[in-house]
Amino acid sequence: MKLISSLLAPAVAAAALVALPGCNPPGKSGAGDAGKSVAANSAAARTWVAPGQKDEFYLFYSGGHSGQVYVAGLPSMRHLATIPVFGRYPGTGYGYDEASKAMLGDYTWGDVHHPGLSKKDGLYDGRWLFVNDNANNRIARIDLRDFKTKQILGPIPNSMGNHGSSFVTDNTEYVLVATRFSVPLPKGRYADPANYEKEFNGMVSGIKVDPTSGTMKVGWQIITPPFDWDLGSTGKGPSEGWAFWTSYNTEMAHDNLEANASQKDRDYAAIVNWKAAEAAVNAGQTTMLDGVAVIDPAKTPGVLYYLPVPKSPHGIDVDPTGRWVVAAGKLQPVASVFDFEKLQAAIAKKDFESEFRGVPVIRYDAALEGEVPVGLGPLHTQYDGAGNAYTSLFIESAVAKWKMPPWSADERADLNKVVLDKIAVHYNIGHLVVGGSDTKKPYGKYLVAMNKLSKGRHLSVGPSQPEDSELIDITGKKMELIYEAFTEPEPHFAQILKADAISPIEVYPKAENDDPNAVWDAKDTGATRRGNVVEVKMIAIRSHFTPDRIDVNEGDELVLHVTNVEQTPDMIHGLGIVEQNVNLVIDPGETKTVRIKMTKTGVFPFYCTNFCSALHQEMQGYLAVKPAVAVATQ
Ligand code: CUK
Ligand code: CUA
Repeated sequence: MKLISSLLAPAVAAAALVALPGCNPPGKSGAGDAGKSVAANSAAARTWVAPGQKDEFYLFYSGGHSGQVYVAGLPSMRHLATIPVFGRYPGTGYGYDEASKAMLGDYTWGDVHHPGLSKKDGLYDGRWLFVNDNANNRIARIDLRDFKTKQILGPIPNSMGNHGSSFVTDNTEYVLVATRFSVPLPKGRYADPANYEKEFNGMVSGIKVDPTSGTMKVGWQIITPPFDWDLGSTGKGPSEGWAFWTSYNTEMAHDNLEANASQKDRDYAAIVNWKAAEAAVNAGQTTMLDGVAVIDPAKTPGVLYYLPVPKSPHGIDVDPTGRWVVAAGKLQPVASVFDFEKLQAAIAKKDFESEFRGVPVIRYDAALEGEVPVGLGPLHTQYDGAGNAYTSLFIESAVAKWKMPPWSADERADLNKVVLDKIAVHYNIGHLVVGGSDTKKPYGKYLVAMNKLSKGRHLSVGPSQPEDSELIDITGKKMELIYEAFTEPEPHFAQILKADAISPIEVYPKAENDDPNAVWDAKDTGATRRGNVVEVKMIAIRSHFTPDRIDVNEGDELVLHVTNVEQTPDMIHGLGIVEQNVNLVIDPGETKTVRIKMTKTGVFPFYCTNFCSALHQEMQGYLAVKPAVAVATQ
């Protein structure tokens, strides 16, 4: 971001945003506020992206149970786009044309928690963004070439509660997934929940990604006890080929989990060697279950290990070097730092404390580097690539910055010394994100705190309160809160991508349109009738539809293909048909199809929904539906 000092003046208005309650409004500041307004001006300047200027980073927020992904710019935090994934979105016509309707299937919503950018050699390659659906066990792929959802895979067989994903391996070989819920398998089998321990199972799934097309398919699965897997991450560098998930219910409670799943001092983390899993599948060491090759880890040693982690842990995050693995225990105020080298040595020496159903449990102390007293309610950890970690503290409503190993003997003797800074956030932070934290080379610079409660830090909008995201500058020794933005429900996690890492297309090139029903010239448009099916090929261009009259009979099926023949950026046309629930939005160079059963007679105007030219209002036509009776008596 380029800044010149003259830009500071307009930013004074933003001072009100960071001023503390009780401060005088700008222009009336008392003598004691001078220091604050300097800080406010400085913070405002750092987030100020002048009109016409662009942000340095993309921020891709998960939209939680909205089923969407929100795109914002950093550092401005300005909302740029909503990418609909698991639900209809009239604004882009998603879920209204036949292709996107087919992708959505019968589900009307999803619950997006963790976006994961595709990678090459452990760095973001800017190709795809994968997101999970916790509600209906799906994974979707968004193409960053055009910011559109291209595939929804699922529901994944043998997988219930797809929460522990989307964790992308170093070269996007896999998107890895672990189940939050356990059920009797295969799905559809009934067992009494009272027999939870015996009859229920969880699963880790390897979703294979085609390196060229990005197309996902279920590769293999590893069956697990019903532990309720939580968050995870993938290894890199020395830990490449491994993946890690925590569990919050090693107790295997099936009722009153609040109490019953919080009994043990340590829950197990799953340490998965996905390369070994892949090899086991290739060697045929699997059983088919609901069409998927499933590995039993008791019969295939080396695929799965357990590691005890305190206490009801949530996040487990591998650092950029791939050596340190940090697990945060919600009910204990420490972050446990494990050394992957020690962990591997423990595996080699069989330094196990026990085993559970044939799977070795690594001795906690054998793999532990230290327990850092970060604060109350630690959830997730991110890294800046400069040797610092940042852990979100839900209960404390704060972010702790702390120093990663290697630690001096002095620090080791008192790990309070490695906690470098703490900053309050508002309020009850869940995830936090530092750009590129899950890659080998984080960008650092900014941290976004995604806070669960905003408690009225905004104009009141009634009982449905927005979520609060706070931008923290992490370039200095002390973290600095510099901006605050609000979103609709509910960002869980986010990914940050350098703006210049991608160059999205703004027009679909005509040469690329392979829709067999695309037409580019008015002379190729028109209607064809086959029995009761009327197929219309239409073009949209400023400022008319050709044809602008469609004649059908009651009981017909209308198949309407509309091509937006514009090759100019931002020249989007919509096609809304009044009282027919048709809402196509067609980008430049795109063709979309909708099928409508003509059940109502009359004349239905259609019009362009997207303001496109001075004569946009004139961009309209008529769908005339003749009564069947009238047809018969003619
Ligand atoms: S979970 Cu929401 S705060 Cu789904 Cu990643 Cu931790
Ligand atoms: Cu086309 Cu408005």
